Amino acid sequence: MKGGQATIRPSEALDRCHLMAGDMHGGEETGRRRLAVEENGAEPADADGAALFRPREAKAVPEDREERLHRGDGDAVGPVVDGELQLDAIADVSSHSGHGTVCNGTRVTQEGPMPNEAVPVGEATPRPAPRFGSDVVVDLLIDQGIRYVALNPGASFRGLHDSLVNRSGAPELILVPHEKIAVNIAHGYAKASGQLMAAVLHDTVGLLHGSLGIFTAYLDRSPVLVLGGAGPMATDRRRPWIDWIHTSNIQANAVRDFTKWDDQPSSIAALPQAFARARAVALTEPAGPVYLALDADLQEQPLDEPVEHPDWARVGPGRPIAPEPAGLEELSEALVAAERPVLVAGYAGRDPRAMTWIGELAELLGAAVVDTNERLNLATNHRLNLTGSRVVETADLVLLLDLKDASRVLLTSDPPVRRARSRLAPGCLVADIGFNEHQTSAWIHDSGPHLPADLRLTADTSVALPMLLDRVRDRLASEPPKRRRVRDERRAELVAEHEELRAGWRRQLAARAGERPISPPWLAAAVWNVVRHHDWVLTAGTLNDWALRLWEIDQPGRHPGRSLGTATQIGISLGVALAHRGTGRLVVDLQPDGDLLFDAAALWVASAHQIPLLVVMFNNRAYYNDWEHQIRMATLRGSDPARAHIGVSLAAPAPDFATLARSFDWHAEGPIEDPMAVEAAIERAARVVVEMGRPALVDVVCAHR
Ligand SMILES: Cc1ncc(C[n+]2csc(CCOP(=O)(O)OP(=O)(O)O)c2C)c(N)n1
Ligand SMILES: [Mg+2]
Repeated sequence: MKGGQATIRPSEALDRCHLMAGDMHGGEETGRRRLAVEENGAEPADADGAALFRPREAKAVPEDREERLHRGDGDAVGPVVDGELQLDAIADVSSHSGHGTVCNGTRVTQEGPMPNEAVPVGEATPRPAPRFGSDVVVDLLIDQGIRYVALNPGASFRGLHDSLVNRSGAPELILVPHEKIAVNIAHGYAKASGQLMAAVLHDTVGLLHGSLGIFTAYLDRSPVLVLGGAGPMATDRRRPWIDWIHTSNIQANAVRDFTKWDDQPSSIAALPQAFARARAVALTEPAGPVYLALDADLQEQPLDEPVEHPDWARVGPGRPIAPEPAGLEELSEALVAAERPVLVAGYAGRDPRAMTWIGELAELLGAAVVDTNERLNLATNHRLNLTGSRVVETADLVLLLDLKDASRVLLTSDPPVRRARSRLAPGCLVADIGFNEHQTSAWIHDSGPHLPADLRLTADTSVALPMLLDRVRDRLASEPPKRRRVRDERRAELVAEHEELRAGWRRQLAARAGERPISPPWLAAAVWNVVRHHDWVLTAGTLNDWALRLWEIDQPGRHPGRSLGTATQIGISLGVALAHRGTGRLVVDLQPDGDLLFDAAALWVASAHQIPLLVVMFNNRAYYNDWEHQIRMATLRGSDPARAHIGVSLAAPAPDFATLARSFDWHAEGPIEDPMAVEAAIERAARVVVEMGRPALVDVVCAHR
């Protein structure tokens, strides 16, 4: 150290970050600092000298907190089994619908019920007969296995709120300080678990606040059950003034362009139909949010006759779409004939089995894989993972696997110029397995430009991939030895390219070791050094891809897909963490500063609802994405680039995220500016999260990029 600056040789940096290939596979904690607390049981102090391992308040969570009763023949399906999220479970979303689970989680604490939670009921307590419309709504949520309802309160659903709080077995209520964050949480939960969660929004005003969350879930093809208070539509039932300014006609119009379906049932008897269809539509691939507006008066209406519930096994989503057999035959023939095939995967990884299928297909063919990371499609350290290379540009066949917008990969543009051009070599064939026109919106062209493809197979990759594998295997079985040798050589070339790609990224890490402000690769390496010793999950952001480049993200459940962009990440991360709550996993969010500032109050949710989450701030004290755009503009126009920071820098005053987090009862450290101090701080925070079940934040001051 010189003058407080860390001077580190690149080789030391690599050593410190344990990113040399040999070390990446080792389980040994070479050179790892051990925390004092482990050695002598003493309580380490946090940055302010306060006790780090503060005893929790007496809010003991009983062992059976997450206990589930399965109805009838209801075997646990999907990644959540016995309240435990299985990282390697096979989540066939399409099969979820038939097996509703009944929540019986008792949450008895020494002080009585936790705030915002349903009053516990014993296993033997039968559910009393519903008395009001809102009781029926809650029973419908229970019956379809909805475990959590996120909401910000509002009088338009005071009836529903009362039933949620008092009805036995009701889903756990997650109080959220902004409706958009409530929807983000349900979105993240669905991504991580494959299960539907509900968000309840106050009429009109809550819906408008929640709309961006709904839009984001729509873009990300994530099922969310959005419920809303409405009306009363009967004007004679309205309270003066407030009911009038909050009630709009056809309220769903505000979100209809980016929901898959909506409804506003106008009788209690119509509720089961509406809920059954909402569930089926939301979960049918391509999945997405649905919206049910629930009339306030209807919720509060007494029930005068029993309501028949759906047979959930018979009203669920239909079976997924299989590819046309002749098309599949053509595709397998073209793939086997190709010299340089490339597989480009987008949403295929929503099915955890896809990682294995894609890896196997790549190995059989000697094909490279490019992962656009909408979902995790292949282990980042798989030897044929060529994401980040230019392999698409030399391909003679590109196969798209459930990619919503192929222009992400097939086109490119020079940043200042608003014109896209093809990345493909002349004559390159394009084949596509995906939902194609079934995911086209007239309102937003989020499936990108309508690019030509030589073979477009409309199908769910969850069905098509194993079928394709079978056909490719059959064809390769009779491949002549000469052709097989060529394929082996191609595979070996790709493996070498993969290794060189990753070695290049490690060199970049080494070149930026010890930088102040701390470099993103250094931060990614420091977090990896901590998380890899845990059973871990990365929520959304990837630190500008550095986590993908340096970490071994090797199991489907490790990462539900990349960040959706600004003002989405903290909410989605909370939802992911909620899905893993109670598993002991270390759920980590690599959190950009600008994104958190939009939704700072989201931090309250984690401490209020005991959601363990490690937030590591990628704090470049800027909306840097836009700063970069302003630099481009200045360069193009010849204006002063020194003025590009105006309106995009967050440096003055620099937000103090650790203080912000502490105000919400988080463990927090920072701002950390010394690169040598980062890893230890993250390790301390990780222990708080895993051992105490508390949320923790480490604020790291970083370089812009
Ligand atoms: C709701 C919304 N508002 C504004 C933007 C425009 N925008 C895109 S990236 C970005 C900067 C985000 O800053 P930060 O999260 O700190 O990430 P950084 O670019 O600094 O890495 C902004 C403001 C957006 N995408 N969405
Ligand atoms: Mg930033």
